[in-house]
Amino acid sequence: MTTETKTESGVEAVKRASNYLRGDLDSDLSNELPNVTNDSEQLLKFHGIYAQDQRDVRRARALAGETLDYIFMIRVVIPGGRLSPEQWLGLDDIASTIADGSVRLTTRQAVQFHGVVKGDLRDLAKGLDRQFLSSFGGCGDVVRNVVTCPNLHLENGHGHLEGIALQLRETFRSTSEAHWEIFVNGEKAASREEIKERPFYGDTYLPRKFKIAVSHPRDNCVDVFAQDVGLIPGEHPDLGAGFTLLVGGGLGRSYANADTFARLAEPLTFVTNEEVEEVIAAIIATYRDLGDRTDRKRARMKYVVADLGLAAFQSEVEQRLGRGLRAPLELPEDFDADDHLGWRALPNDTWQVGIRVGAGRVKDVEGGTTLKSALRHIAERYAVTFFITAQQDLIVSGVLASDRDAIDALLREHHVRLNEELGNIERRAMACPALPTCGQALTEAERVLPDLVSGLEDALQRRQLGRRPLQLRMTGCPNGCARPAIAEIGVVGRTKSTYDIYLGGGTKGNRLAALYQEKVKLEDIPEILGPLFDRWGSEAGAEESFGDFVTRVGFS
Ligand code: SRM
Ligand code: SF4
Repeated sequence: MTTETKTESGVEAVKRASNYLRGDLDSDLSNELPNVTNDSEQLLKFHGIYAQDQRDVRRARALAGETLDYIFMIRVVIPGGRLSPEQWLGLDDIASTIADGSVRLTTRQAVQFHGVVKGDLRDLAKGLDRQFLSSFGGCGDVVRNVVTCPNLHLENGHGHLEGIALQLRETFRSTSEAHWEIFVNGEKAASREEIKERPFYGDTYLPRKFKIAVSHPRDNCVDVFAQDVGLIPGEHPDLGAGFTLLVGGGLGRSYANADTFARLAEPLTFVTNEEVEEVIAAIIATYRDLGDRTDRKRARMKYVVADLGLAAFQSEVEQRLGRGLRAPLELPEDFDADDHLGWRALPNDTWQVGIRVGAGRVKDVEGGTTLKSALRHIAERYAVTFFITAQQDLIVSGVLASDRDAIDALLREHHVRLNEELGNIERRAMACPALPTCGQALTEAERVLPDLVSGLEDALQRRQLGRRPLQLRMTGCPNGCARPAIAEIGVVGRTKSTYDIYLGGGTKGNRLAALYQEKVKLEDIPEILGPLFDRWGSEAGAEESFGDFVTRVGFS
């Protein structure tokens, strides 16, 4: 019998040798080269920075014997997606002066900048710091941006929940001073002894990324079942306010590794508001100790939960916590996702408007929609709050009743289409950035989303189904960044020119979609789905969603 000894992945050694995320970044960023070393690429992720290249010109440059066109993506941490007008203006300035002109809202309420050159990375970090923002912890093997339903702050009696989400971000962020030394103030910590990284991170941090989301008690716009830890606010009959805590969700898969899969988080326990941090800390410690550090494709916490089983995972958490966990509450029945779009009155006599952004890309289109300028004007003139949603959209909140017409007119002047003008698929459609920036993309996503949306909307219109909402999510590879694995229609890049179609998820976010057809061409998708649309139109009741319908009847 042979015993397989697995060796730890190279990234673990890079982390350990990095002196708490410093490595050679300082000198690597200061030299004349347009790129950084492989080790520095790994460390940059912890600083919220991804080394990329402009893939549209890859081939031409290779043919011309030129190097890659090196660019960087920077992901700014924005807990709960909440920004002041000054912060929005700071982000807008960075987009215009340092990045590719766009502010990219992400599916986790963060902001990304694309197309930044190495020499500008420090200026960008300083620009963020001036607005009390940072990219540190935006990526890397740490707790990522904590996602929260933007309506939490509005709910009477639930206002404190937004505070808890912000507190979670604070408690679980990395405390190494490396980012400020290298990117912001240039001053090195006096000695290594001053490094006070969190004990639950240690010098090798977590096996991989760790994601937390807090939903609204009745609104799952954050996709709480797709998280490493999901929190659903609830009221325990004896203990009062707290959360049903879910563990072990995650949507990424790898075609090269059949042992990888999308997984929904399962309810583990009920925690009171006071207990939530210590229980999450014990879960993170369990993951830190038991997560796979040999194979990064299988290093997420969902595989620890799946491999051990929930009961054994629970007992590992209990050992680290030093006490037992109580049973979770029943999941809420009326739990569905609000898209937060359009004008809505708020309880404090102000208004908010949710604006569909379209794959999160805030930019000005010459001769078309100039959303970036519209938002700039709003931020310059009005004392409002911006909220990025987990659907890549933006809410302008706290609008005085007396300013509502002016903001409405301003948006229209900039050709921003509001709620009532949106198509039934367009309204909820999401796509990841994919080409030309993402190094993992097999196919296009964001850039072709409008074509797919109009193809599908036409197909529905022809069947008199043009008013029925339908959720479409598209990605350029199976990593699943726009969460297609739980969508009513998920379209996932498979080969250079084909996609796989997944069907049967839904807006509740609590059901995995199943593979419907493999390796189809983008332009064929509306026709391929035609027969199912026909059946949906003739066999389903008016209230039955497409996802529920195909799940009920099957795909035949
Ligand atoms: Fe993601 C990697 C973009 C949300 C699963 N994701 C990437 C990278 C950094 C590509 C890379 O590793 O080289 C992408 C950057 C592309 C670019 O050019 O900007 C990228 N992910 C995004 C964003 C921007 C998509 C978007 O349309 O908004 C989202 C940023 C979130 C944020 O602000 O933090 C984004 N990524 C997600 C989600 C959805 C979520 O978290 O709710 C998932 C699925 C949930 C999950 O984690 O399972 C997701 N991204 C992945 C994976 C697969 C991870 C896995 O372990 O299964 C990768 C690949 C990896 O980490 O190696 C990845
Ligand atoms: Fe890139 Fe794949 Fe994520 Fe799209 S889903 S951004 S192609 S990693």
